[in-house]
Amino acid sequence: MSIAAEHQTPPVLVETRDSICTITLNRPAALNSLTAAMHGLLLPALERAAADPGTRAVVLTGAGRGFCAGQDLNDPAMSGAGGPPDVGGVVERLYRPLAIRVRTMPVPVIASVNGVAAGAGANLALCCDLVVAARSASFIQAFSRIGLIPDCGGTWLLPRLVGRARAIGLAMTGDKLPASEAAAIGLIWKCVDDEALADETRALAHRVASLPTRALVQTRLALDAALGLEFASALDEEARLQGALGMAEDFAEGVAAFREKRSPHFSDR
Ligand code: T3D
Repeated sequence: MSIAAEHQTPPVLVETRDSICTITLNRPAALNSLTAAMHGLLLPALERAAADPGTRAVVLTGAGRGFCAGQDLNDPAMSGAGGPPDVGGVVERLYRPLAIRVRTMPVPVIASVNGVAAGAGANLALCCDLVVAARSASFIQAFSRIGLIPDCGGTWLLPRLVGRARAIGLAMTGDKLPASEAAAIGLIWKCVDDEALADETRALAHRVASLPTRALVQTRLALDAALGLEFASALDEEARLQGALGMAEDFAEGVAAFREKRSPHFSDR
């Protein structure tokens, strides 16, 4: 699709079906690189999914052969008026809230990485709870090639996911990491054959949507928090969170279903 034709269709598509909200970055001719206009649609789409009690999982994916090539480097909205562009301002105004929104969604978020994920596009995917990638997809910390550092959470995420040596290697070289290697080193959850990506994503989304949402989200919070805690403090945090979850309906339902030898029906959010 040409850039002109793309203007006819929204650059971010949102569809909610069976309690799963699928958000598709839709500017395939530019590998779904993010314009100011897309940011203006993407964050509100996530906000709506967060506020909708019927949504139990979010899937983020891209149209065409790319997932997202990061910041649109041609977007006039990003150019400085005469002077150098205010890259820090862009990161603070657009990428910070986006990364925080994804990391604090009240439901699990799946990145279905259909193709290349570069720069902030790679880190947007890595912000998600579960990253499933097509075998032909790849991850590129493209920042060093243009004189920047990893943003959209990359400096925090990369060393935690793959350790410092690999984090700094990926970030300094900007090398293209194929999806299969990304899965092998623990950067992502899974690499699947290209033809299987849609079905695998759907199955995973249905699966997490059927699980106790609040417990899944508290799991994300507890794991992230524990990385900065002493062991004993992490145990304290587990007891605190477990105390609250133990009083929630989903725990009662899970235990009742186990005892009654039936499938549970979880409804908390
Ligand atoms: O203000 C700020 O900048 C702050 C925020 C920074 C966050 C960031 O994300 S910085 C990093 C920005 N992203 C990049 O530097 C990646 C740039 N893209 C690439 O290096 C390559 O396109 C890829 C390695 C991702 C894919 O390569 P390839 O050979 O498969 O595709 P291609 O031919 O390079 O790209 C296809 C089209 O998409 C092409 O357009 P054309 O020539 O067919 O009209 C290309 O220009 C366009 N495209 C790809 N990435 C971007 C882009 N257009 C604008 N911005 C992009 N980031």
